[in-house]
Amino acid sequence: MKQGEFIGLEDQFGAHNYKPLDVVLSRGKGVWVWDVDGNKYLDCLAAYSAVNQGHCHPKIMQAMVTQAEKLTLTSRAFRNDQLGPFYKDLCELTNSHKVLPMNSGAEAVETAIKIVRKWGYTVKGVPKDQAEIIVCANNFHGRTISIVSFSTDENARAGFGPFTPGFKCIPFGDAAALEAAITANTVAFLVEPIQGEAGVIIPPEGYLKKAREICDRHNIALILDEIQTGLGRTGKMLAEEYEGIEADLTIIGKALSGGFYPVSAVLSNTEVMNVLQPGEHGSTFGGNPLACAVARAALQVLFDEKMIENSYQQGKYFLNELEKISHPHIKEVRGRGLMLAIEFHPEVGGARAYCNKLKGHGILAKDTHENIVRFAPPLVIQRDEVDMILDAINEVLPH
Ligand code: IF1
Repeated sequence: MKQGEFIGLEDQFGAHNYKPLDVVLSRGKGVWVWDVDGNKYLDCLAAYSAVNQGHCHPKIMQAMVTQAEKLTLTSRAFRNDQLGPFYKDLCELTNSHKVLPMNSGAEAVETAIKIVRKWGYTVKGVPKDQAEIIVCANNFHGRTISIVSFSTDENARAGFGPFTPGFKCIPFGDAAALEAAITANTVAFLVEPIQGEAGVIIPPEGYLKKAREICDRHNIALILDEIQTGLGRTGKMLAEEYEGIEADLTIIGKALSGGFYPVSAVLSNTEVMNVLQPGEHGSTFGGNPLACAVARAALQVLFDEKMIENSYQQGKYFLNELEKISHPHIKEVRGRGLMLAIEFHPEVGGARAYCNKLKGHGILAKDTHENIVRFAPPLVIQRDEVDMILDAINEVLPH
């Protein structure tokens, strides 16, 4: 089939809940993807940071095939020989005490919300059904009804009411606003260390450290959503490391499987997670042997192949070079590790147009919030490939 026929099938038979670029991909390897016509692109989205390890990493693929030939799913009614070793690896690599495995990122966020609410009622003594969770404006934590209940993006929530109560929204990056929003019923503060969907919004230096201190002083749980920032994306295993803090609950997903399988998890290094008793939470696929084997391999290659250090070094170079570009269309460039963005001035006609031009130069990137283009390639990218992205950016900027 030709590209147009694939697009026709999607239009005819698929829900229209996305508006993708018109490129039909059929193969991926490392930072590269190919479309059905054989055109090659450098992937600067990495499936929204789910493919940090590079497309079709051979060692993760081998782990998946080996496990798939043995045992894929047992349900949690029985034990399996992959879950315990997965827990151990993940706790050691993230300095956590406990893990609760789920599948999608949103499911893990919902899980964290349930845990802190239960902790509030059974440990902190918050009156029944009065728990409050503080969140930030311009957050993105997933697409379930409860999660979009506290979204400030009308596109994500309009038409999906009635909404789940118990959430209070404050400006991102403002520690004083956090302290002011706390009441006796506050059980947690849920925040992304860097807001991804909002356009790689980096908070002021020390913000997370202040948030940690405020949460400690008021006995509320700090939940960090590291689904996008975690697993090396920002140049550290977890973005929280930049501020030398530890969350009470850390949520990871996406690259936890290297893009092979939906695997997410809630990590805890305090007693918060112990409030859950058998039968109070679960999932058919959560913690299945195939997911665990894939995740163990995905974590292993991150370290064995020094991808996190590479993310730090290549990201630093990428940002330095972006900052050297002086062009009237560019309002700001931002980044930490290989989580970067260019924000254009509103009057230049939208970031989507730039993404289409970049596609013509062999670079696949994604726009967000009209004027921002994100650059988040797989963490295996090399210097000469970063230079290809920079060359393409300079070529598409009008001279
Ligand atoms: C879409 C955005 C990115 C996330 C953070 C939780 C989740 C995500 C920080 C939920 C997921 C994905 C969802 C995907 C596009 C992508 C996205 F544009 F939607 F916001 F990355 F920025 N926390 N983000 O980034 O995880 O349930 O999807 O596994 O919905 O279009 P999920």
